[in-house]
Amino acid sequence: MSLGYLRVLTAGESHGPQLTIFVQNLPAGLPVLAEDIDVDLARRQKGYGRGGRQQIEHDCVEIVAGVRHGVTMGGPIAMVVKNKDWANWQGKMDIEPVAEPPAPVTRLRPGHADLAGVVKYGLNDVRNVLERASARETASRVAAGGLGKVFLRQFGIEVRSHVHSVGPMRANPPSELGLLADGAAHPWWPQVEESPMRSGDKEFEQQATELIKAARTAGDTLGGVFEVIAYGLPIGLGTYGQWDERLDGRLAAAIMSIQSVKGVEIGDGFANAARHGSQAHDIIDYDADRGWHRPTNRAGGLEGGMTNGMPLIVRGAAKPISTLINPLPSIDYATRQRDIAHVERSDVCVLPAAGVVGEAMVALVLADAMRIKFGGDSLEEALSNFRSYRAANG
Ligand code: EPS
Repeated sequence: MSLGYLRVLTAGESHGPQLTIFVQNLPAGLPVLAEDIDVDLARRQKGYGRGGRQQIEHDCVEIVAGVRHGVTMGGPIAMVVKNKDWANWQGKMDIEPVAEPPAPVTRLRPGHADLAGVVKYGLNDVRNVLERASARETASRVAAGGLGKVFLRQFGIEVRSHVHSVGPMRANPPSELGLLADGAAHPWWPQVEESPMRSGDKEFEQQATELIKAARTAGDTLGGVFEVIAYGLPIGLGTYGQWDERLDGRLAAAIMSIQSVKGVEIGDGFANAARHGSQAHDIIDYDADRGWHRPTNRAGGLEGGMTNGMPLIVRGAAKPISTLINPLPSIDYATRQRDIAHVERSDVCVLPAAGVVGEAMVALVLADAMRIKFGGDSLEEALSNFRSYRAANG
């Protein structure tokens, strides 16, 4: 991922030996333990609607560079997440040539990267496409985002997520979630963490569970919407200076890049389009205790491509998973004959996991914006710059 300052790269196939993650340009002096990142890797693996793979994997990270005695040294950080399923793919996913290669996957799945991938790269086995296109890669993003969160926490910034909808079922989260300066402490969030649907709305949890159960029975899949909220942000991250430096654009790109995500909304983005201006904007207020604040947060904490001090609200709309147990009609790439799409083990609904991935992507964009604004080669220097800006700006 090419951000303004932070550099994040990932490598690895879904059924290959491991996922490999590089994060560069975090400051020296940041305390980091593998267990800080493992918490999020475990959160991503939970959630109702997942397939058999999550019973095999128990994701945990090994930090292999950039950290000494639990503290960053300022150089690139490298991490590894082993794929436990690799052991089951011997002969099929070997790095070295094999005597008897497995039969290629050729029946294209509508909605997946299959067709464009084989045409683009001149391949004859869809496996060479799906292995990297797979959402297994999101474990790497969560590991990188975990580092971003560790950095943000030093500044009192917390990133949360919950499931907003599954198929046509919508949750009913508390309306004040996007208004509170200390919203990260709201009792809703521990409820979300305990819920297999990652929602504090019990009725929604039950309805969505039933819906996913029925989809599984029908060999079908479901999409939905997740919401990410970041608390504790200073005013002025991002800039209107150039189009590609606007924070809303960067967040949209980061969320849209998550496998299956086809829509992004910031604050009341789509609802605001149907309102008059007088009903769409958030009145500005100031008092000595709270500083700058708003009675509403329809802007989702962003104005002019910059944070405005209110909680940041970003939603991602995920399409239903494209591997269907009851497959759609398709074409066999090898024969060009009509056939049904390829079927292999997959998930029914990934919304709870997608929200955790959304947190990671938001955390990386925000960590980058914080690095750009406050700089510092050491954490101490970054914190000192941050504190003096805060002191000067109420
Ligand atoms: C995925 C297919 C499934 C998912 C996978 C994403 O993998 P498998 O084919 O091994 O059952 O479980 O997601 C993960 C492995 C994960 O860790 O999130 C796909 O095709 O995108």
